[in-house]
Amino acid sequence: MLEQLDHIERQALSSLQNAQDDDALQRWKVAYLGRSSPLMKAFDQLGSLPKEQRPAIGRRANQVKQALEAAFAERSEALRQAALQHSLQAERLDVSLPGRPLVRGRLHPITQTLRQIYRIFGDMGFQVYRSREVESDEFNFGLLNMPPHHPARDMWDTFHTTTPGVLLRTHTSPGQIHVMREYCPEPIRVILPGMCYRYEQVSARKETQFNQVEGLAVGKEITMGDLKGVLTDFARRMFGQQVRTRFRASHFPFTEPSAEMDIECFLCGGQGCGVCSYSGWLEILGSGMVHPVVLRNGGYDPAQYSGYAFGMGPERIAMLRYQIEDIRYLWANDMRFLEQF
Ligand code: FA5
Repeated sequence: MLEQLDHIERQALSSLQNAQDDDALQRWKVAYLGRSSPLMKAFDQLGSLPKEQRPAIGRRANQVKQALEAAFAERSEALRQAALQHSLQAERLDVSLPGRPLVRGRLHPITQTLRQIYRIFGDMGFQVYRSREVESDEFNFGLLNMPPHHPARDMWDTFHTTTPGVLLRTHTSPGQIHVMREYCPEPIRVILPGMCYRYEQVSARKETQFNQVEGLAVGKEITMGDLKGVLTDFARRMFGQQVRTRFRASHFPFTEPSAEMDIECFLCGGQGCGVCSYSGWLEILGSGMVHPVVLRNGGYDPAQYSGYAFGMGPERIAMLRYQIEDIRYLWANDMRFLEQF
């Protein structure tokens, strides 16, 4: 039995030297220290040996077990060190090399434009009011003086939802009613930014989804002069002191009188070109004095209160500011375009 144990030890130690990787090590462990290994069987047989032989053989068996366990630990460590050395050699690092330059993120041109708009109106004392994008027909049209079947509803091609009377807002103007109902009878000076949706033919100047920034001021002595002053000041702060603007009479059911504001075309300097349809001017917003019906729907008595409102398109403003010829660049997510800002 003692010879058998010597033999097991010799054989195990020599076979251990052949184990070159983790798998081989584990196989070795099962073969020489596992439950059905010859060594463990020797332990099992101890009980059947004559009494006087048991201590010596038991001691020797334990010695062999300890020797094999120590050899296994040593071989594992040696292999681990060898693998580490190999990877250090193979994946050598030159810590003195310069790091890879990080690509810097930047704000989307529309975000930059929106923030500039917020700053300008913020300086003039306007607060930002957020209103919902999914609206009821009543708020998007009815309360803005466009009852069902009113022909002016055709000015906005609408995305309707499957729920009757619920739609994606076509403009930020329904927010006017929400603010008025919330603040009545306090005076109001807010801007309402947000996404709008129209079922339109996409073109160089029109998208189906775009931003608007609505403006609304309501008080006791607000006039069309205030509206013109605020918007002209806005244009100067946005485009520079020398910018030329003009107001053109227009029509919106929720303002009376109504006007649109144009900016001199950035491309041709007012001479007339393809971008401005040879007019020399580019429209950036609609505006007017809040219609008495709308004031009343918001809770204000039109005999005592008046107000002005406007709605501008930040995409169009960004196009003017950065001389972008096609609105579709703004939503195409093309890094070559976006990296310029
Ligand atoms: C309106 O939407 C009115 N609610 C504006 C208004 C508010 C008038 C308050 C009076 C008082 P209009 O449809 O013209 O008006 O749109 C206003 C601005 O949104 C346009 O001048 C333009 O800058 C922008 N806009 C409109 N349609 C699109 C579109 N499809 N893509 C990108 N910008 C658009």
